[in-house]
Amino acid sequence: MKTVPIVENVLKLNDEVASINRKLLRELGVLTIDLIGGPGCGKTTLLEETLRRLKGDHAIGVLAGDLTTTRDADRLYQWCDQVVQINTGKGCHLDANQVRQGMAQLDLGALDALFIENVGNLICPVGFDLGQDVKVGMFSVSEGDDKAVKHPYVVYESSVVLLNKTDLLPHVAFDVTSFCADVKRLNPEVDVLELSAGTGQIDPWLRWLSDLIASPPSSRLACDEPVSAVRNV
Ligand SMILES: Nc1nc2c(ncn2[C@@H]2O[C@H](COP(=O)(O)OP(=O)(O)O)[C@@H](O)[C@H]2O)c(=O)[nH]1
Ligand SMILES: [Mg+2]
Repeated sequence: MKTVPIVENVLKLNDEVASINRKLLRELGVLTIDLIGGPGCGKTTLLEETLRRLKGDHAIGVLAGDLTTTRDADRLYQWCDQVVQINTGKGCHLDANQVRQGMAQLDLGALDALFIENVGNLICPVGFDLGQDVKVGMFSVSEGDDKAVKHPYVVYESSVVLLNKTDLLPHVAFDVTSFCADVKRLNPEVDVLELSAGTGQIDPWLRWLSDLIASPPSSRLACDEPVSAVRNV
């Protein structure tokens, strides 16, 4: 009987390039974070504030994903020289090959850490391994407290979950307890860090980041070990 051929791993090529990225980044000692969140949750604001606060302490680069503009990279460039904008056109997420091309524009050997600001989207970016050490899921209180439970995959795969714009809590209907309970139910090991990047309240994030830079997953794992193995570091 004839059998229909099946292509089971449609992301095989992406995963192979992601492994090459991960191996290179780990060999060079560059901690790499894939920041995933919806449009407007405050990803670029958080990175601006992070770069401002860590300037002089750590050498950081950023790959900023966006459809057509260079607005995010322009903002980030004020705080760090090593910034590359990746325009995805109609693409709703970054892929490993785009990241590879972005990495080629950076002086990776000079970096301690690399942030990848993924395209604003809580769904598609989660499925694409880029070669990062960790994924970080970001939400904000203005999006509604049901967004974690409605986007479980980003919560499953994140090493930490960020809840931004807490300065707006007096003005919006957002139940922090319910949001945090949803996150814990989906991923019992992950912490929720409450932040207000817009007003500079990011200390819990900076502490988490400093701990990670001091003890990166790459020091505990083989160079090409997949991201699932470093889910909660
Ligand atoms: N009130 C408040 N606004 C914020 C905060 N963080 C970011 N914003 C604002 O939210 C909007 C989107 O921020 P941006 O960083 O561009 O979000 P991105 O699309 O996720 O990169 C901008 O107007 C920011 O000034 C915050 O903590 N509190
Ligand atoms: Mg942005």
